[in-house]
Amino acid sequence: QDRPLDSAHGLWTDPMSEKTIFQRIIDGEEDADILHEDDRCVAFRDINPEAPTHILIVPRKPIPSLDDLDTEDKDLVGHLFVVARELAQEEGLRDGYRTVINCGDDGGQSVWHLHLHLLGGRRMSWPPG
Ligand code: IU
Repeated sequence: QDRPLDSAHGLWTDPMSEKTIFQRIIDGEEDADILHEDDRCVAFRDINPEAPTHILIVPRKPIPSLDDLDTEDKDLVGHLFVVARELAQEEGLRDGYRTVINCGDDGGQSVWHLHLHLLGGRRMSWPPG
């Protein structure tokens, strides 16, 4: 397939769409294992899980990264964490879990739509790689 590399973000993009994969999932254009939806966010299982539970909690608002966060978004970010806690309980993660927001190239971000990772079901190590 003839798809250009988005050099800014190092991702293969659909030439017909400027949307990120997460925006396409939010818009119902791409399948995902959705676990939670409300007026502010969507949560679905990561396609390449790094732990028995690996869920992404994604705001509907297309904020590219944590670095683009406005003061007005602070309630939204708080909401993402409340949803993470609810999902952790639903997943039965009674022994703990980890939440992560990767930001920018050095932070290991690969999809430029803000998302909160919820990982659990195994013992995590520290520091992250
Ligand atoms: P990151 O923090 O931007 O690196 O996280 C992006 C995540 O999105 C990563 O864990 C991928 O496995 C995940 N993902 C996905 O769930 N579905 C997709 O189609 C794509 C990436 I592309």
